[in-house]
Amino acid sequence: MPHAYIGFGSNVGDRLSYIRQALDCLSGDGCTSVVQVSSIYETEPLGNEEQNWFLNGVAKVETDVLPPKLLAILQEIERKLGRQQSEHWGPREIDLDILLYDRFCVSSPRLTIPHTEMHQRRFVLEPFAEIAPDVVHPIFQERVDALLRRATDWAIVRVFSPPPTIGTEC
Ligand code: A4P
Ligand code: MG
Repeated sequence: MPHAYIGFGSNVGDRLSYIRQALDCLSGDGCTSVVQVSSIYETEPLGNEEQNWFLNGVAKVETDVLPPKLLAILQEIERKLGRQQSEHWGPREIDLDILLYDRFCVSSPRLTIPHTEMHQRRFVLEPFAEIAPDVVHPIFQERVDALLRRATDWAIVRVFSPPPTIGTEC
């Protein structure tokens, strides 16, 4: 079954609770199961600095749906958890991005895989390297731990809590 890596983040309200609920929903979805989750990291906001710090992490999932359907599932979870349509790079209850889907590459306005920014964001690469340092980025042909070593984003990323336990309540 294909594997995908999902980046998640929250910087509004009870951030950890939004993340737990999102992972539970993903796990209870029926088409997708969560195989592994990184520790939760507290991260300095990138892009728009006038907002709360984020909690971020990365989850490895096993899925029997293709990328467009996986994106629809993630967007449905975002809606269910009450994410308002918010400003680009602004505050959000929960953000779920497809980082990688096996070695699949796609570039369209609705969906780009690998995620366009993942290779340069420490808040993605730190948790990714924790669970899958040897996964190779299909465009740059570099391992995730190598991308992390040469990332030039120096925004603060620090461990906040251990990996959450995943249930299937949704
Ligand atoms: N989209 C295209 N490719 C993908 C993909 N691989 N995964 C499209 C998910 N979505 C993808 O996303 C906008 C559109 O991107 C979607 O409709 C989908 O069709 P969005 O989540 O609604 O909007 P956004 O999140 O504001 O934009 P974007 O570009 O996804 O922003 P990012 O990249 O998510 O960055 N700082 C810290 N420390 N931690 C963070 O998590 N996040 C952001 C937002 C900025 N700064 C941050 C963090
Ligand atoms: Mg997003």
